[in-house]
Amino acid sequence: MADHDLQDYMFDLNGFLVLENVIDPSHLAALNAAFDAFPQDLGFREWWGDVQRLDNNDRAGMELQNIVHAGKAFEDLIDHPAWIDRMRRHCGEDQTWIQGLFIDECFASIRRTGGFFPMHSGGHERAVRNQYGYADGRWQCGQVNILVALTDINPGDGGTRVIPGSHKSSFAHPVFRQSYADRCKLEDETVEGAIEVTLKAGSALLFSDAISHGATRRINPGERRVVIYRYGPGWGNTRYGYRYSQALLDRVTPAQRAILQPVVPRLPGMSKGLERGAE
Ligand SMILES: O=C(O)CCC(=O)C(=O)O
Repeated sequence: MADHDLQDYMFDLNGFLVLENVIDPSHLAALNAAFDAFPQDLGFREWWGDVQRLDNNDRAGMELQNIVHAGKAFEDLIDHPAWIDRMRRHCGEDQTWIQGLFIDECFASIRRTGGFFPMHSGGHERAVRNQYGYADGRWQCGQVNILVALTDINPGDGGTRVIPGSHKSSFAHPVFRQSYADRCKLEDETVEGAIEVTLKAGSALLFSDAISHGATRRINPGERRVVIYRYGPGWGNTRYGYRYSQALLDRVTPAQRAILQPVVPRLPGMSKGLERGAE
């Protein structure tokens, strides 16, 4: 069996990990300052530069998609040392001819009182895009997420909840007997077996998207601020069709660019591109 550490064991067992205190204070302050500067009156589907407000549902809160365009603090999350090697191993087709990562969705989320996220996903769905997989000494996950807490997330704050181990579940949890649309309408929801993940500002939740997850209703005043980046194999595509702008691709580091654009477009007239067998 390949080398693995306790965190590998826990990730395989539970489908998630808490990475404590991984964002340094100045980076955390820069991310929070960026949140302070978001236009609060941005309407649903309205654009702010390359960023679009696209709340996943009426209840989740304000979600700003394509957030990596919102400044250096967000660019620095692309290949953050606290998780990037883990992402490469979990979902980057590591040690294969097609190894590489891609961020297929990145967004900022602000959850205020009353907001929640209905439970969704689970091993029973068997979707390849976000599957959990491990075989022959290598991970083969389709999607692994990092959720970075910018505020402390305590009980009642609208924190993420997960059903530990459900990334391998063969059965749908009874909560999924209701449609997603119906789950979005619920004012409150008790989910047997789910735990609410608490996080300190600057800590992060790494989780397989195959785990059954959502978020509890925020009952406290104030707001929960998080940034979520979803990673998958380099051959993936963005979930909602967003593109990373040329200006962004030009200003990030080569390593970051390789994650935002692992497959360089091959257009008529171009003589160079990714060749067979190239790194
Ligand atoms: O907001 C959260 O904590 C969970 C978000 C979520 O479930 C998702 O984006 O799939």
